[in-house]
Amino acid sequence: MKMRVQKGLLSAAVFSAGALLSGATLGAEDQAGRKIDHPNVVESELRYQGAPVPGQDVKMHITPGAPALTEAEFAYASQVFFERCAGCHGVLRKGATGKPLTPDITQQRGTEYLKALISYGTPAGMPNWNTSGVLTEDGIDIMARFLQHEPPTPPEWGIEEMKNSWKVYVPVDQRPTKKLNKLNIDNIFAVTLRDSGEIALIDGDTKEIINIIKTGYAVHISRPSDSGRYLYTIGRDARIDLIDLYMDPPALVAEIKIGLEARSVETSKYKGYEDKLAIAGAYWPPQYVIMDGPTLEPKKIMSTRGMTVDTQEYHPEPRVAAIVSSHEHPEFIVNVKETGKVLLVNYSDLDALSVTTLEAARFLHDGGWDSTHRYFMTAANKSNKIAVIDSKDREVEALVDTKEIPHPGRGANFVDPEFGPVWATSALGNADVTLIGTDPKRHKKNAWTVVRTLQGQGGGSLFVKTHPKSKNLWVDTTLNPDPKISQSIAVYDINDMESGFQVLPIGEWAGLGEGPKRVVQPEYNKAGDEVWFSVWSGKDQESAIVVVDDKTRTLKKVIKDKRLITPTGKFNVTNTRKDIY
Ligand code: DHE
Repeated sequence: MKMRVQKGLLSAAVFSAGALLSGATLGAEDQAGRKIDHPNVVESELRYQGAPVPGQDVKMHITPGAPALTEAEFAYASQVFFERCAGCHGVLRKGATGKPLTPDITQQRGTEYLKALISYGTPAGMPNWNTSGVLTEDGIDIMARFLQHEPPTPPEWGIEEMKNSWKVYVPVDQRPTKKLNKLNIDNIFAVTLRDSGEIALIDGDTKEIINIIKTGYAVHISRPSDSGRYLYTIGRDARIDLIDLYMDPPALVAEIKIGLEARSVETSKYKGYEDKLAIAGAYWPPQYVIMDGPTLEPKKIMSTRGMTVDTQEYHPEPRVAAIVSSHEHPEFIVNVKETGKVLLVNYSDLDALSVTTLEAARFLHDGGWDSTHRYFMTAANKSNKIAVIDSKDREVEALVDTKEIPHPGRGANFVDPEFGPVWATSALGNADVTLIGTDPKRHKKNAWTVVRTLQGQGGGSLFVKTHPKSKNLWVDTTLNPDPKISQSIAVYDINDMESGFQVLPIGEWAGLGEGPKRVVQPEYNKAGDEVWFSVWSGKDQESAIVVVDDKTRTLKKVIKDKRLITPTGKFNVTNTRKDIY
């Protein structure tokens, strides 16, 4: 039987309001402010897991040996699982950062054991869903029985579904042949408005909002095409919106849905292929798709299902994490999270696609280029490693050990006065800012080793940033449990790092009312003399963007507007398309 699982399927009399999920991200507190303890797990890491995923069409499986479950209970449990558990355990429960929960294991444990586990959590990191007040005892009982059945599999999403969802609003021949607006598009910022499912295009010169464009659900990142004309935005619902920045005002020209859940999108940058192709990676189904750049017409879909890098076991759900575009070959570099493999997808002949599979480490997440754009530095975050991928020779150059849960975003490149060119990452799991040497030619001894470790404000850091024209290294601590730390930023002088960091109270500077006011993702303007920070509060609270003068480290401007709902990532057209960070 097939059913659409929706919020609130069962009556609130059976489940507490918290159990009928409200779209809260899993965190140290849920939306209602209830505390969730996560024994032995870094709180900031848990805050980062599992944004809610929209309802899925799933089939109910009755599994021999499993306790009875009604259709309504199954629907409820599927919804809770997608929204609360799949981020860690995987949609198919094969395990990711959380343990596997397949019926061969769960049936052995039995209902009472599972109930206790879900209620009280575990030292390995399972949250205490009942004692925290999020799920009622009835809810826990349903979940414990549900977990002993085969996991419902969300549907596949192939070329037919993609084509059915594909819309070209303005055909290529009806688009302007030159820029129609007077905007300096090289300095536009595309700002993710996470919870309103929109992006704001902000003029980096005037700091005015150009327009707000409706995009996918819980929109995630934007990437401009090589020329800077087109902007690709992806939502967690795997919808891609293509915006033409030449139009007056910039507007949506095409749209497609490439799966049910996704995080990454990128465009071809190799000489001769500029603006030609786009690629997007899905969390579900586990696949990536190569599209025609200017129209989003889907051309080639490739599955990522396969064997894991270490135990060489089949994994049915390896999610696609970061994707970057090679400057050395006509290739996309695709991180496959659960298998720990990096794919070099050569797009020069889509009918004879050649994919080089590199063995890195599990669970690949985010990353960016070194300053020469030859080496892709990417975090295998649960293995506590940075994999260095040589995009020229198509090989894994090194696996560098770091402390817990490196999280670079795209990282930061600069010249260390003692060790030469380095790439930096901060971490979710500890306060280290780790500097890795990246110059095998002139600083061979330092290449691919940790040359310096700086102490930051604390764990819960997501992004670091600098600019070739700057002497500053900025480190956020967005998910640190201490509001003083999450609402401020640390800045180091690159020429004098050992003297520590200055803290700027960005959250306070924003002058907002109540709210978490998390400071997230430093991003430079084109000139490299301003840094923009999002001050990210709740959906119904006021948020802002704070612009800081890079040289003086003083407040330059607070951008406030009712329409700036939950701003998070910001993507400056020039810095993003040219991979400057
Ligand atoms: Fe992200 C990048 C996945 C939660 C803001 N995020 C990425 C990338 C991946 C990813 C795979 C790399 C894309 C690329 O480069 O191609 N993010 C995930 C998750 O799976 C996770 C942990 C949970 C989820 O359910 O989505 C998650 N991410 C978040 C957030 O909660 C953040 C802080 C706020 C938000 O907007 O959702 C967030 N992620 C970002 C940003 C980037 C990003 C701003 C791009 C950084 C950059 O500078 O390129």
